[in-house]
Amino acid sequence: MADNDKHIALIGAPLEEGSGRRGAAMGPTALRIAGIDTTLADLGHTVTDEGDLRPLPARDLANHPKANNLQVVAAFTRALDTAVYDAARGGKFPLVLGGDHALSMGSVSGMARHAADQGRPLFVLWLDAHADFNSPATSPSGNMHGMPVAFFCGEAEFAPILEAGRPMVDPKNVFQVGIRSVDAREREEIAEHGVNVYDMRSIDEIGMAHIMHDIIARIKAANGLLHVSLDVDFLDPELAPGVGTTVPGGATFREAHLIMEMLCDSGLVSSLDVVELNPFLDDRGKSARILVELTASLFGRRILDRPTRSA
Ligand code: 5AB
Ligand code: MN
Ligand code: MN
Ligand code: MN
Repeated sequence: MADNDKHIALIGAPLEEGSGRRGAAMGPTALRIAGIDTTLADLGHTVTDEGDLRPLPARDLANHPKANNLQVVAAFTRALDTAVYDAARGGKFPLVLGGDHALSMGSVSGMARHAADQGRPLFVLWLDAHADFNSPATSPSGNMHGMPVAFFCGEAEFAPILEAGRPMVDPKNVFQVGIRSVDAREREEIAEHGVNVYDMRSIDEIGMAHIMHDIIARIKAANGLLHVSLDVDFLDPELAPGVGTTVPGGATFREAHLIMEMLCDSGLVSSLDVVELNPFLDDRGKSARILVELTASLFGRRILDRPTRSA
């Protein structure tokens, strides 16, 4: 990924029904207005904007009392599973513009299928304040943006959203960095399934550089593909207020950029979701802009290339 000639497919997923509030459906538009396409093109990449997915609700599935808006979330899951898989199979880098985090049910499923085609394991780097390992049985809210990790690890009882027997992700190949708000049942689940957790305290104690070295080394040793899922609430709310689920004490500007810079140098990343941006809650585009900047670091912008702004 250190090379600057990727073909990036932007896939808009204006999903907000997984989040229990309105606003995240405007996320793809805000990321475009903040210049995600031109920023990546200016770094030397080819960028194709595939527009926004607009799937009809999956009426073949029954409503579920503890999986809110299941038909809408399932429709996006199916549409993204196909769009992400097709882009990756066509040699492109799928970059999903969210939309709430339930969309990762589809993006990660699509990448799991692509990785299986290649005979390589899929790893997931989950940058989030939350573990998102609830299921309809454990969720305190019923909101499906708190369930995607359990879904793509094959651990939650969901309706038949994708066909049975699909390749899923081994929970031991999931790295969660930045988490600081985990429900009691969720905590038991992630421990039981061997999800790798680097919570905010471990970032303070060990340091982000050390953590990322370890993660990158493990993925390289396994010849894995890496999907990165960036939830806005990973960042400290002072930096990125445009999200419905803020938790104080998040990642700093440099911790977040360092992750992206180290991942860029590693050449391991094959796909990215940028999720949970709620422009209705943002402060004059601040959060949208920082997400675009972080994406630029992942795609090759270097620390020494930053502009100086005169006061
Ligand atoms: B996000 C909570 N664990 O399940 C739940 O923002 C919050 O995608 C989920 O990380 C947060 O409702 C979902 C309380
Ligand atoms: Mn999340
Ligand atoms: Mn979150
Ligand atoms: Mn379980």
